[in-house]
Amino acid sequence: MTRLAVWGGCLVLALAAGVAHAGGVNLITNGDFEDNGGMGQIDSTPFISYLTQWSSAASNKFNFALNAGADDTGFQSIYANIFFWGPQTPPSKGGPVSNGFGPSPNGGMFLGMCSFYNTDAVSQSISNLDTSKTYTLSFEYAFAQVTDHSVASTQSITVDFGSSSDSTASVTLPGKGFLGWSAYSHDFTPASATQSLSFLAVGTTYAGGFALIDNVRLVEKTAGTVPEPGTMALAGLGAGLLVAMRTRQRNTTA
Ligand SMILES: [Ca+2]
Repeated sequence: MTRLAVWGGCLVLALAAGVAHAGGVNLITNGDFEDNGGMGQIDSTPFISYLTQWSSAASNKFNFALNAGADDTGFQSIYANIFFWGPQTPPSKGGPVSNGFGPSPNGGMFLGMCSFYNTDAVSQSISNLDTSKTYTLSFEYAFAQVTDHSVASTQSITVDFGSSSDSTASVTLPGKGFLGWSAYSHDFTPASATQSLSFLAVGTTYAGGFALIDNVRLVEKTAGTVPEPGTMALAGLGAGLLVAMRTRQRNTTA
């Protein structure tokens, strides 16, 4: 391998490292909700399920660990097995309904919070925050409806981070509907080194709405999300050198 090839390789590796760094360190634990106790209500007595590092403020509130089978197999609460309206809802529950209910972009499990009955915030305490810095909170969210309800409702998610508060856009969920997954992003500046991040589902009373959340990320904004132009130019040069090297090797061996 010539010096040219080594240099080219190093520059390409530098690009890879730069992109990985640009994503930033996610300060949320279990933000993809894959560390869980299976489908079902969390923080309940009797115990049904859990989402590691996430908790309701009080026990027996209607917060759940869910996945895309929530319309098919349903999910257990302390009272009953609950189903969402969706393409797999069994006929015994009034289904199926082709409303597009399906997996989150992140896949696997997600957090499901009832917005109409026994509502309660789900939170996680975040440490090692720098009050001089700004952090970008992002997640994917959707709204679904349980099968014993079929009227339209207004839905949103309140986001509290320490003393700061924000909300997703308020949307109308049609009866038996599903609105698809949307992306949320908002910048917060923490007031203290350790503070709580919490979500609360807000919806029309007894209208059957659930807020779904997945892929929660809190990343220091100054880490940047776009590689510096200089980094890109350097990386381009490195890739170019590698191509030139391989072309020369091919020509030599031909
Ligand atoms: Ca997930």
